[in-house]
Amino acid sequence: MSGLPIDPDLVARHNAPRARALAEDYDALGSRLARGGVDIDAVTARVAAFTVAVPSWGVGTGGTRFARFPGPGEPRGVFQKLDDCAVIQQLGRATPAVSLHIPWDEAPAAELRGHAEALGLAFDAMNSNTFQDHPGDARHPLSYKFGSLSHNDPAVRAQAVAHNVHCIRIGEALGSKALTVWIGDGSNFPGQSHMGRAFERYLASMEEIYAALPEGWRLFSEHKMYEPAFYSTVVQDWGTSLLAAQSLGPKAACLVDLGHHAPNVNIEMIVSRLAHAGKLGGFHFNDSRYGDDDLDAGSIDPFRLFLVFNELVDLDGPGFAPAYMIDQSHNVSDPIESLIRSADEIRRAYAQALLVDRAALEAFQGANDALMASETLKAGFRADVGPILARARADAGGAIDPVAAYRASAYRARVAAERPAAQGGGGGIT
Ligand SMILES: [Mn+2]
Repeated sequence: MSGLPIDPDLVARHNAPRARALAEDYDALGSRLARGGVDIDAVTARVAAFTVAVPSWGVGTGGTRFARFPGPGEPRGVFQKLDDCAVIQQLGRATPAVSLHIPWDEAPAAELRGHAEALGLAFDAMNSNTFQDHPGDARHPLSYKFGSLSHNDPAVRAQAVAHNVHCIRIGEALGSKALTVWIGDGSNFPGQSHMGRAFERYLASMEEIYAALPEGWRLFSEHKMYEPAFYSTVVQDWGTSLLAAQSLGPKAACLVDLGHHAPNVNIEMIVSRLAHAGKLGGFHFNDSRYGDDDLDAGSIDPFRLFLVFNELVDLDGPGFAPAYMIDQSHNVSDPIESLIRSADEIRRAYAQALLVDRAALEAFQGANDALMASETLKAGFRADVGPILARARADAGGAIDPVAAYRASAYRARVAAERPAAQGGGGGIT
């Protein structure tokens, strides 16, 4: 595939009949915001500058522990994954970078870089995979069944460290600047492993990975409450992740995957605490109802997503630059549509948070006016910022209604004809 995957004329033809309604809606919202002293164009500019990375594994159909139902035209390898990511970026204009997963996306760096550049894409954080075995891979003769970076056996730990260093080297060649480490290490039964020693082994392994970081790189530790281990995980919570990041050094920071907490946990407060410690590294956005459901960002609890962004807007300032990534598993929807929608929902939460009157909020907080503080915050969430999102997309060359444009393009039918169907395959849930 050469050039952009969707005909730019199709996008223009899609936008033309929608342009007038958008202009009217944008002007109406602009007038309403102006009454509160808000310049809509300034908000739109900040929204347009906000981007989130797409996970390469997200464009394939995911799966659960029970089954995987492959969709038509699934990408067969990293180059086709990049093609699909380019569709998401071309229509949505919010996702110019892709986060790769090694070894799933192993390929010659020069070819990867060339393909991405032709599609207008860059590479975001690298992701290492030591939570499953890699049969036939000479770099992984030993099994991760009982752990990786915290394994009892120093040979397995050394293999896992070497894999992470390998990911850094690939990332260097691709222009990436970060490595995200999530391990499946843990135990299923009380007594199965020594929790203290397992953490010490993990830290020692992470120190070796940290030592291999190039200048300007960051190392993200991603905590997860449970799964695949169901009794304890070695990096269970943000406190453990913070301990690790603080002991490793200034290049280490914590990554918050919204799905990796118990139900009802106050994630926005975790964001605030990590930022206070100077260790808020980044995010994996998704949504959930029960556990690590990996549903589309903003599809279950958009208010929680808004509250996270409320903290981020509040924290914004010089040097504040968390890495924003999506981490989802798409089982019943077209992954391209889900990722377009998710990026849009993430920007929606950001735009709503930008509309919060922070001076008024601070005054109500100072006066202990709980009700008006709550109302002031919620006013941002209630705002329909759809015209701002569409304006940002259209001005950048994207589609006013990106899912409708995607369906009109018949891209899925085209790639389904070009790509042979395959059964099974990895789920890609991290
Ligand atoms: Mn994740």
